[in-house]
Amino acid sequence: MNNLQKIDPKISQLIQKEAERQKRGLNLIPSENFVSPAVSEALASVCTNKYAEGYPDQRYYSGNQYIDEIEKLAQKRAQKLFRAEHVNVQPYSGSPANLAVYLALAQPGDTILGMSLTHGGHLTHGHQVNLSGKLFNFIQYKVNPQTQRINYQEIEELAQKHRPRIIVSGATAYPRIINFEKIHQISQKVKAVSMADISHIAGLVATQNHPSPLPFTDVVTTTTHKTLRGPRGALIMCKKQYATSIDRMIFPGMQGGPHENNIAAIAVALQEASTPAFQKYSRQIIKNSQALAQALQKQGIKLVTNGTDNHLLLIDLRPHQIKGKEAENLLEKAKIYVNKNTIPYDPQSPLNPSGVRLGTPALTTQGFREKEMKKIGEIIALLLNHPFDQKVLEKTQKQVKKIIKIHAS
Ligand code: DSN
Repeated sequence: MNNLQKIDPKISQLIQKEAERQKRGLNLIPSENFVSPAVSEALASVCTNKYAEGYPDQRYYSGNQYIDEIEKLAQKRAQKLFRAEHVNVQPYSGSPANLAVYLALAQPGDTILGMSLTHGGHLTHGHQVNLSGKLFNFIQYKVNPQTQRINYQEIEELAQKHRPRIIVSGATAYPRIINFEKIHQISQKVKAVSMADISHIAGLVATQNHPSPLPFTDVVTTTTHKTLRGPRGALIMCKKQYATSIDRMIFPGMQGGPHENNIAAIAVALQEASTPAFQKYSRQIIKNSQALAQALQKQGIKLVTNGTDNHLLLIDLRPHQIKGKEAENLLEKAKIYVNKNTIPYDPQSPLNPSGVRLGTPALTTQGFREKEMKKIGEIIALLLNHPFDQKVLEKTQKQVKKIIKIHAS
Protein backbone atom coordinates (compact mmCIF):
# COMPACT_ATOMS: atom_id res chain seq x y z
CA MET A 1 0.00 0.00 0.00
CA ASN A 2 3.05 2.28 -0.29
CA ASN A 3 1.79 4.05 -3.38
CA LEU A 4 -1.62 4.61 -1.91
CA GLN A 5 -0.13 6.07 1.23
CA LYS A 6 1.87 8.53 -0.87
CA ILE A 7 -0.86 9.51 -3.32
CA ASP A 8 -3.90 9.45 -1.08
CA PRO A 9 -3.00 9.26 2.61
CA LYS A 10 -6.58 9.87 3.67
CA ILE A 11 -8.01 6.86 1.88
CA SER A 12 -4.96 4.81 2.82
CA GLN A 13 -5.46 5.60 6.47
CA LEU A 14 -9.15 4.78 6.35
CA ILE A 15 -8.42 1.44 4.68
CA GLN A 16 -5.86 0.67 7.36
CA LYS A 17 -8.39 1.55 10.04
CA GLU A 18 -10.94 -0.73 8.41
CA ALA A 19 -8.36 -3.54 8.32
CA GLU A 20 -7.73 -2.98 12.03
CA ARG A 21 -11.46 -3.02 12.76
CA GLN A 22 -11.82 -6.30 10.91
CA LYS A 23 -8.92 -7.76 12.89
CA ARG A 24 -10.03 -6.52 16.29
CA GLY A 25 -13.66 -7.61 16.17
CA LEU A 26 -15.67 -10.80 15.86
CA ASN A 27 -17.51 -10.79 12.56
CA LEU A 28 -20.70 -12.80 12.83
CA ILE A 29 -22.49 -11.22 9.88
CA PRO A 30 -23.42 -14.37 7.90
CA SER A 31 -23.10 -12.77 4.46
CA GLU A 32 -19.53 -11.56 5.02
CA ASN A 33 -16.24 -13.39 4.80
CA PHE A 34 -12.49 -12.89 4.39
CA VAL A 35 -11.06 -13.54 0.94
CA SER A 36 -7.68 -15.21 0.53
CA PRO A 37 -4.58 -13.18 -0.42
CA ALA A 38 -4.72 -14.87 -3.85
CA VAL A 39 -8.28 -13.63 -4.43
CA SER A 40 -7.25 -10.15 -3.27
CA GLU A 41 -4.32 -10.10 -5.68
CA ALA A 42 -6.49 -11.05 -8.64
CA LEU A 43 -9.05 -8.44 -7.61
CA ALA A 44 -6.44 -5.69 -7.46
CA SER A 45 -4.85 -6.81 -10.74
CA VAL A 46 -4.41 -5.03 -14.08
CA CYS A 47 -7.57 -6.74 -15.35
CA THR A 48 -9.43 -3.73 -14.00
CA ASN A 49 -7.89 -1.70 -16.84
CA LYS A 50 -9.62 -3.63 -19.59
CA TYR A 51 -12.92 -3.15 -21.38
CA ALA A 52 -14.40 -6.44 -22.54
CA GLU A 53 -18.00 -5.76 -23.55
CA GLY A 54 -19.45 -8.93 -25.01
CA TYR A 55 -18.48 -12.50 -24.26
CA PRO A 56 -15.27 -14.51 -24.81
CA ASP A 57 -14.31 -14.60 -28.51
CA GLN A 58 -17.03 -12.04 -29.29
CA ARG A 59 -15.85 -8.78 -27.77
CA TYR A 60 -16.42 -5.21 -28.86
CA TYR A 61 -12.81 -4.25 -28.07
CA SER A 62 -9.44 -5.54 -29.20
CA GLY A 63 -6.79 -6.93 -26.89
CA ASN A 64 -8.93 -9.43 -25.08
CA GLN A 65 -7.00 -12.65 -25.71
CA TYR A 66 -5.97 -13.12 -22.06
CA ILE A 67 -9.18 -11.70 -20.62
CA ASP A 68 -11.07 -14.24 -22.74
CA GLU A 69 -9.04 -17.05 -21.25
CA ILE A 70 -9.67 -15.76 -17.73
CA GLU A 71 -13.42 -15.53 -18.29
CA LYS A 72 -13.58 -18.96 -19.91
CA LEU A 73 -11.68 -20.45 -16.98
CA ALA A 74 -14.10 -18.84 -14.53
CA GLN A 75 -17.03 -20.29 -16.49
CA LYS A 76 -15.47 -23.74 -16.70
CA ARG A 77 -14.62 -23.86 -13.01
CA ALA A 78 -18.12 -22.80 -11.99
CA GLN A 79 -19.65 -25.33 -14.39
CA LYS A 80 -17.60 -28.13 -12.88
CA LEU A 81 -17.98 -27.13 -9.24
CA PHE A 82 -21.76 -26.71 -9.41
CA ARG A 83 -22.54 -29.19 -12.23
CA ALA A 84 -24.10 -26.44 -14.33
CA GLU A 85 -24.86 -26.70 -18.04
CA HIS A 86 -24.19 -23.01 -18.67
CA VAL A 87 -22.68 -20.23 -16.57
CA ASN A 88 -22.64 -16.45 -16.93
CA VAL A 89 -19.93 -14.94 -14.71
CA GLN A 90 -20.54 -11.30 -15.63
CA PRO A 91 -23.32 -10.06 -13.27
CA TYR A 92 -21.99 -7.19 -11.19
CA SER A 93 -23.69 -8.62 -8.13
CA GLY A 94 -26.66 -10.64 -6.91
CA SER A 95 -29.37 -8.02 -7.42
CA PRO A 96 -28.70 -7.44 -11.14
CA ALA A 97 -28.27 -11.20 -11.59
CA ASN A 98 -31.75 -11.87 -10.23
CA LEU A 99 -33.31 -9.01 -12.15
CA ALA A 100 -31.68 -10.23 -15.37
CA VAL A 101 -33.22 -13.68 -14.90
CA TYR A 102 -36.71 -12.23 -14.34
CA LEU A 103 -36.41 -9.94 -17.35
CA ALA A 104 -35.01 -12.70 -19.55
CA LEU A 105 -37.64 -15.29 -18.71
CA ALA A 106 -40.77 -13.25 -17.92
CA GLN A 107 -42.48 -10.11 -19.13
CA PRO A 108 -43.06 -7.10 -16.87
CA GLY A 109 -46.39 -7.65 -15.14
CA ASP A 110 -46.03 -11.44 -15.15
CA THR A 111 -46.58 -13.36 -11.94
CA ILE A 112 -43.59 -14.70 -10.03
CA LEU A 113 -43.54 -16.54 -6.70
CA GLY A 114 -40.84 -15.70 -4.15
CA MET A 115 -40.19 -15.90 -0.43
CA SER A 116 -41.09 -12.82 1.56
CA LEU A 117 -38.11 -10.79 2.79
CA THR A 118 -39.56 -10.64 6.29
CA HIS A 119 -39.72 -14.44 6.34
CA GLY A 120 -36.12 -14.92 5.25
CA GLY A 121 -36.22 -14.20 1.51
CA HIS A 122 -34.40 -11.36 -0.23
CA LEU A 123 -35.25 -7.84 -1.30
CA THR A 124 -34.92 -8.91 -4.95
CA HIS A 125 -37.33 -11.80 -4.48
CA GLY A 126 -40.23 -9.45 -5.01
CA HIS A 127 -40.30 -6.93 -2.18
CA GLN A 128 -42.55 -4.00 -3.02
CA VAL A 129 -39.81 -1.37 -2.61
CA ASN A 130 -37.49 -3.26 -4.98
CA LEU A 131 -37.63 -3.09 -8.77
CA SER A 132 -38.46 -6.81 -8.80
CA GLY A 133 -41.67 -6.13 -6.87
CA LYS A 134 -42.48 -3.04 -8.93
CA LEU A 135 -41.97 -4.61 -12.37
CA PHE A 136 -43.51 -8.00 -11.72
CA ASN A 137 -46.59 -9.29 -9.96
CA PHE A 138 -44.76 -11.05 -7.15
CA ILE A 139 -46.73 -13.34 -4.87
CA GLN A 140 -44.85 -13.86 -1.63
CA TYR A 141 -44.80 -17.10 0.32
CA LYS A 142 -44.19 -17.23 4.05
CA VAL A 143 -42.92 -19.80 6.52
CA ASN A 144 -45.20 -21.94 8.67
CA PRO A 145 -46.11 -19.89 11.78
CA GLN A 146 -45.62 -22.86 14.13
CA THR A 147 -42.48 -24.52 12.79
CA GLN A 148 -41.05 -21.34 11.19
CA ARG A 149 -39.97 -23.59 8.30
CA ILE A 150 -40.78 -23.25 4.62
CA ASN A 151 -44.32 -24.41 3.97
CA TYR A 152 -43.99 -26.36 0.71
CA GLN A 153 -47.71 -27.06 0.68
CA GLU A 154 -48.41 -23.31 0.70
CA ILE A 155 -45.97 -22.83 -2.19
CA GLU A 156 -47.82 -25.49 -4.16
CA GLU A 157 -51.22 -23.99 -3.39
CA LEU A 158 -50.05 -20.50 -4.38
CA ALA A 159 -48.47 -21.90 -7.53
CA GLN A 160 -51.67 -23.72 -8.52
CA LYS A 161 -53.74 -20.61 -7.82
CA HIS A 162 -51.53 -17.97 -9.47
CA ARG A 163 -49.75 -20.03 -12.19
CA PRO A 164 -46.47 -18.07 -11.96
CA ARG A 165 -43.91 -17.85 -14.77
CA ILE A 166 -41.09 -18.37 -12.28
CA ILE A 167 -40.87 -19.84 -8.78
CA VAL A 168 -37.97 -18.41 -6.81
CA SER A 169 -36.42 -20.28 -3.91
CA GLY A 170 -33.46 -19.35 -1.73
CA ALA A 171 -33.09 -17.12 1.29
CA THR A 172 -30.95 -14.73 3.27
CA ALA A 173 -32.21 -15.48 6.74
CA TYR A 174 -33.36 -19.08 6.80
CA PRO A 175 -31.39 -21.38 9.10
CA ARG A 176 -32.63 -24.69 7.70
CA ILE A 177 -32.05 -26.93 4.67
CA ILE A 178 -34.10 -25.86 1.65
CA ASN A 179 -35.73 -28.66 -0.32
CA PHE A 180 -34.92 -27.38 -3.81
CA GLU A 181 -36.08 -30.62 -5.37
CA LYS A 182 -39.57 -30.20 -3.98
CA ILE A 183 -39.77 -26.62 -5.25
CA HIS A 184 -38.58 -27.73 -8.67
CA GLN A 185 -41.27 -30.43 -8.75
CA ILE A 186 -43.92 -27.84 -7.89
CA SER A 187 -42.59 -25.62 -10.69
CA GLN A 188 -42.87 -28.50 -13.13
CA LYS A 189 -46.48 -29.18 -12.12
CA VAL A 190 -47.50 -25.60 -12.98
CA LYS A 191 -45.09 -25.26 -15.93
CA ALA A 192 -43.10 -22.51 -14.22
CA VAL A 193 -39.37 -21.96 -14.47
CA SER A 194 -37.63 -22.99 -11.25
CA MET A 195 -35.05 -20.52 -9.99
CA ALA A 196 -32.89 -20.95 -6.89
CA ASP A 197 -30.89 -18.10 -5.40
CA ILE A 198 -28.16 -19.85 -3.41
CA SER A 199 -26.17 -16.71 -2.57
CA HIS A 200 -25.94 -17.47 1.14
CA ILE A 201 -25.21 -21.17 0.89
CA ALA A 202 -23.15 -21.41 -2.33
CA GLY A 203 -20.04 -22.58 -0.48
CA LEU A 204 -22.07 -25.22 1.35
CA VAL A 205 -23.70 -26.33 -1.89
CA ALA A 206 -20.37 -26.51 -3.72
CA THR A 207 -19.06 -28.88 -1.06
CA GLN A 208 -22.26 -30.97 -0.72
CA ASN A 209 -22.83 -29.65 2.78
CA HIS A 210 -26.25 -28.50 1.62
CA PRO A 211 -28.26 -30.36 -1.06
CA SER A 212 -27.68 -28.73 -4.42
CA PRO A 213 -30.47 -27.35 -6.62
CA LEU A 214 -28.35 -28.41 -9.61
CA PRO A 215 -28.51 -29.96 -12.07
CA PHE A 216 -32.32 -30.15 -12.00
CA THR A 217 -33.25 -26.50 -11.25
CA ASP A 218 -33.71 -24.41 -14.39
CA VAL A 219 -31.79 -21.35 -13.22
CA VAL A 220 -29.53 -20.87 -10.21
CA THR A 221 -28.11 -17.51 -9.17
CA THR A 222 -25.52 -16.82 -6.54
CA THR A 223 -23.33 -14.09 -5.25
CA THR A 224 -19.70 -15.11 -4.88
CA HIS A 225 -18.68 -13.37 -1.68
CA LYS A 226 -20.52 -15.15 1.11
CA THR A 227 -19.89 -18.80 2.04
CA LEU A 228 -18.16 -19.20 -1.35
CA ARG A 229 -15.49 -16.79 -0.04
CA GLY A 230 -14.79 -14.99 -3.28
CA PRO A 231 -14.85 -11.33 -4.28
CA ARG A 232 -18.11 -9.40 -4.66
CA GLY A 233 -19.84 -10.59 -7.80
CA ALA A 234 -22.38 -13.12 -9.00
CA LEU A 235 -22.99 -16.12 -11.24
CA ILE A 236 -26.04 -17.19 -13.17
CA MET A 237 -26.13 -20.91 -13.85
CA CYS A 238 -28.80 -22.35 -16.07
CA LYS A 239 -29.91 -25.12 -18.38
CA LYS A 240 -28.73 -24.67 -21.96
CA GLN A 241 -32.20 -23.75 -23.20
CA TYR A 242 -32.15 -20.51 -21.14
CA ALA A 243 -28.54 -19.56 -21.85
CA THR A 244 -29.04 -17.25 -24.83
CA SER A 245 -31.87 -15.22 -23.28
CA ILE A 246 -30.03 -14.81 -20.00
CA ASP A 247 -26.69 -13.93 -21.61
CA ARG A 248 -28.40 -11.34 -23.80
CA MET A 249 -30.20 -9.83 -20.84
CA ILE A 250 -26.95 -9.41 -18.90
CA PHE A 251 -25.19 -7.96 -21.94
CA PRO A 252 -26.30 -5.85 -23.73
CA GLY A 253 -29.64 -5.86 -21.90
CA MET A 254 -28.58 -4.59 -18.51
CA GLN A 255 -24.84 -4.24 -18.25
CA GLY A 256 -21.91 -2.85 -20.18
CA GLY A 257 -18.32 -3.88 -19.66
CA PRO A 258 -17.85 -6.78 -17.27
CA HIS A 259 -15.52 -6.28 -14.30
CA GLU A 260 -12.80 -8.64 -15.44
CA ASN A 261 -10.67 -8.16 -12.33
CA ASN A 262 -13.65 -9.45 -10.38
CA ILE A 263 -14.09 -12.32 -12.79
CA ALA A 264 -10.41 -13.25 -12.42
CA ALA A 265 -10.82 -13.21 -8.64
CA ILE A 266 -14.01 -15.29 -8.92
CA ALA A 267 -12.04 -17.85 -10.95
CA VAL A 268 -9.45 -18.03 -8.15
CA ALA A 269 -12.15 -18.43 -5.51
CA LEU A 270 -13.77 -21.23 -7.53
CA GLN A 271 -10.42 -22.99 -7.73
CA GLU A 272 -10.04 -22.65 -3.96
CA ALA A 273 -13.58 -23.91 -3.41
CA SER A 274 -12.77 -27.14 -5.21
CA THR A 275 -9.99 -28.15 -2.80
CA PRO A 276 -10.23 -30.60 0.15
CA ALA A 277 -9.27 -27.71 2.45
CA PHE A 278 -12.40 -25.80 1.41
CA GLN A 279 -14.48 -28.92 1.90
CA LYS A 280 -13.20 -29.07 5.47
CA TYR A 281 -13.78 -25.34 5.92
CA SER A 282 -17.35 -25.65 4.74
CA ARG A 283 -18.10 -28.51 7.15
CA GLN A 284 -16.58 -26.49 9.97
CA ILE A 285 -18.85 -23.51 9.22
CA ILE A 286 -21.85 -25.69 10.07
CA LYS A 287 -20.21 -27.31 13.10
CA ASN A 288 -19.42 -23.82 14.38
CA SER A 289 -22.89 -22.45 13.81
CA GLN A 290 -24.40 -25.46 15.60
CA ALA A 291 -21.97 -25.02 18.50
CA LEU A 292 -22.91 -21.33 18.67
CA ALA A 293 -26.61 -22.21 18.58
CA GLN A 294 -26.21 -24.70 21.41
CA ALA A 295 -24.25 -22.26 23.57
CA LEU A 296 -26.89 -19.57 23.09
CA GLN A 297 -29.78 -21.91 23.79
CA LYS A 298 -28.08 -23.16 26.94
CA GLN A 299 -28.21 -19.58 28.21
CA GLY A 300 -31.92 -19.35 27.46
CA ILE A 301 -31.71 -17.58 24.11
CA LYS A 302 -34.55 -18.40 21.74
CA LEU A 303 -33.66 -19.24 18.14
CA VAL A 304 -35.96 -19.18 15.14
CA THR A 305 -36.67 -22.87 14.27
CA ASN A 306 -34.82 -23.78 17.48
CA GLY A 307 -31.50 -24.27 15.76
CA THR A 308 -29.66 -24.37 12.49
CA ASP A 309 -28.62 -26.70 9.67
CA ASN A 310 -26.44 -24.19 7.89
CA HIS A 311 -24.12 -21.23 8.42
CA LEU A 312 -26.57 -18.88 10.16
CA LEU A 313 -28.95 -18.51 13.01
CA LEU A 314 -31.61 -16.04 13.96
CA ILE A 315 -32.09 -14.92 17.54
CA ASP A 316 -35.67 -14.21 18.53
CA LEU A 317 -35.48 -11.20 20.84
CA ARG A 318 -39.14 -11.06 21.75
CA PRO A 319 -38.53 -12.30 25.32
CA HIS A 320 -35.80 -9.67 25.80
CA GLN A 321 -35.91 -6.02 26.86
CA ILE A 322 -34.29 -4.86 23.62
CA LYS A 323 -35.08 -5.23 19.94
CA GLY A 324 -32.84 -5.87 16.93
CA LYS A 325 -31.41 -2.40 16.49
CA GLU A 326 -30.42 -2.02 20.14
CA ALA A 327 -29.04 -5.57 20.21
CA GLU A 328 -26.92 -4.88 17.11
CA ASN A 329 -25.57 -1.68 18.72
CA LEU A 330 -24.97 -3.32 22.07
CA LEU A 331 -23.01 -6.19 20.53
CA GLU A 332 -21.04 -3.74 18.41
CA LYS A 333 -19.90 -2.02 21.62
CA ALA A 334 -18.29 -5.33 22.54
CA LYS A 335 -16.88 -5.56 18.98
CA ILE A 336 -19.20 -8.38 18.00
CA TYR A 337 -20.74 -7.68 14.62
CA VAL A 338 -24.19 -9.05 13.79
CA ASN A 339 -27.13 -7.54 11.96
CA LYS A 340 -30.65 -6.76 13.01
CA ASN A 341 -33.17 -8.90 11.16
CA THR A 342 -36.87 -9.56 11.01
CA ILE A 343 -38.13 -12.85 12.38
CA PRO A 344 -41.12 -14.63 10.82
CA TYR A 345 -44.39 -12.83 11.59
CA ASP A 346 -42.42 -10.07 13.27
CA PRO A 347 -44.62 -7.78 15.36
CA GLN A 348 -42.02 -5.00 15.01
CA SER A 349 -41.06 -2.79 12.06
CA PRO A 350 -38.14 -3.90 9.81
CA LEU A 351 -36.28 -0.78 11.01
CA ASN A 352 -36.14 -2.17 14.51
CA PRO A 353 -37.16 -5.79 14.12
CA SER A 354 -37.37 -8.54 16.73
CA GLY A 355 -34.30 -10.45 15.67
CA VAL A 356 -30.58 -10.46 15.04
CA ARG A 357 -28.90 -12.66 12.45
CA LEU A 358 -25.57 -14.35 13.14
CA GLY A 359 -23.37 -16.60 11.05
CA THR A 360 -20.02 -18.34 11.16
CA PRO A 361 -18.39 -18.17 7.66
CA ALA A 362 -16.01 -15.33 8.55
CA LEU A 363 -14.92 -16.59 11.97
CA THR A 364 -14.43 -20.07 10.53
CA THR A 365 -12.11 -18.63 7.88
CA GLN A 366 -10.10 -17.10 10.73
CA GLY A 367 -9.74 -20.56 12.27
CA PHE A 368 -12.26 -20.35 15.10
CA ARG A 369 -13.62 -23.71 16.21
CA GLU A 370 -16.41 -25.07 18.44
CA LYS A 371 -14.57 -24.22 21.67
CA GLU A 372 -14.39 -20.52 20.80
CA MET A 373 -17.95 -20.53 19.44
CA LYS A 374 -19.17 -21.79 22.80
CA LYS A 375 -17.40 -18.92 24.55
CA ILE A 376 -18.70 -16.36 22.02
CA GLY A 377 -22.23 -17.72 22.47
CA GLU A 378 -21.95 -17.25 26.22
CA ILE A 379 -20.73 -13.67 25.78
CA ILE A 380 -23.56 -12.80 23.39
CA ALA A 381 -26.12 -14.35 25.73
CA LEU A 382 -24.74 -12.46 28.71
CA LEU A 383 -25.05 -9.17 26.85
CA LEU A 384 -28.54 -9.86 25.57
CA ASN A 385 -29.70 -10.99 29.00
CA HIS A 386 -28.26 -7.86 30.70
CA PRO A 387 -28.51 -5.16 28.03
CA PHE A 388 -28.36 -2.18 30.40
CA ASP A 389 -25.62 -3.36 32.73
CA GLN A 390 -22.42 -1.38 32.20
CA LYS A 391 -20.36 -3.85 34.24
CA VAL A 392 -21.47 -6.72 32.02
CA LEU A 393 -20.56 -4.70 28.94
CA GLU A 394 -17.08 -3.95 30.28
CA LYS A 395 -16.57 -7.58 31.24
CA THR A 396 -17.59 -8.81 27.78
CA GLN A 397 -15.42 -6.20 26.07
CA LYS A 398 -12.44 -7.67 27.91
CA GLN A 399 -13.50 -11.22 27.08
CA VAL A 400 -13.74 -10.43 23.36
CA LYS A 401 -10.32 -8.77 23.41
CA LYS A 402 -8.88 -11.84 25.09
CA ILE A 403 -10.43 -14.28 22.60
CA ILE A 404 -9.05 -12.27 19.69
CA LYS A 405 -5.61 -11.96 21.29
CA ILE A 406 -5.31 -15.65 22.12
CA HIS A 407 -6.56 -16.56 18.67
CA ALA A 408 -4.15 -14.24 16.89
CA SER A 409 -1.11 -15.49 18.84
N1 DSN B 1 -27.38 -8.18 1.98
C1 DSN B 1 -27.15 -9.60 1.87
C2 DSN B 1 -27.24 -10.27 3.19
O1 DSN B 1 -26.69 -9.74 4.12
O2 DSN B 1 -27.85 -11.33 3.31
C3 DSN B 1 -28.00 -10.22 0.86
O3 DSN B 1 -27.91 -9.52 -0.31
